[in-house]
Amino acid sequence: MANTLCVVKLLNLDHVAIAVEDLDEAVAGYRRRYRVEPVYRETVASQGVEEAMIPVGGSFIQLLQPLGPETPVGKFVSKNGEGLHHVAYAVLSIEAALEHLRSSGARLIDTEPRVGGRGTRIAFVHPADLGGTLIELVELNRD
Ligand code: CMX
Ligand code: CO
Repeated sequence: MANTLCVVKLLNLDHVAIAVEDLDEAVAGYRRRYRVEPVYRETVASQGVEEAMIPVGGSFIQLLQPLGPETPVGKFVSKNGEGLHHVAYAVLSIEAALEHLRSSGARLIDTEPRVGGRGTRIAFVHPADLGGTLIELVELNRD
């Protein structure tokens, strides 16, 4: 039991993701208002997004522009406009976290890990599961 608690522990707030219509404009807005700069940008075709990661303390702001209207973020923006999309917590082992969530009856979007930005292994938990919040788990890089 102690071991299970250890591996599913939420280690860090990895990122807060904000859905935007225009990534260039959003990056420029954060630069202008807050004097912050992305450390990288990446198109993650499998997730239907282009993302920019802006470091803030030990976490990131993840700006997400949908690649099309039928992507998850595209549908979200059509329905709600721009805004907070999900929060992502770092875990040590994504398999152990998913196993724990499965056995506690959580409503998972991903039953298996998938690949996110920076080659990370991630999994999403449905917003209807807890607090109306889409939650992403990110496995910390082991290297
Ligand atoms: N936060 C909270 N609620 C959300 C949401 C979000 N981000 N996205 C959708 N919802 C809600 C909708 O409002 C809707 O609620 P109601 O049933 O009350 O109307 C419900 O979830 C279903 O929404 P939908 O528009 O019909 O969308 P889908 O069911 O097709 O998809 C979801 C919703 C969460 C399963 C889908 O967006 C998903 O699989 N997301 C995970 C993957 C993802 O978002 N990837 C992009 C991020 C990439 C990255 O971080 O690297
Ligand atoms: Co994310």
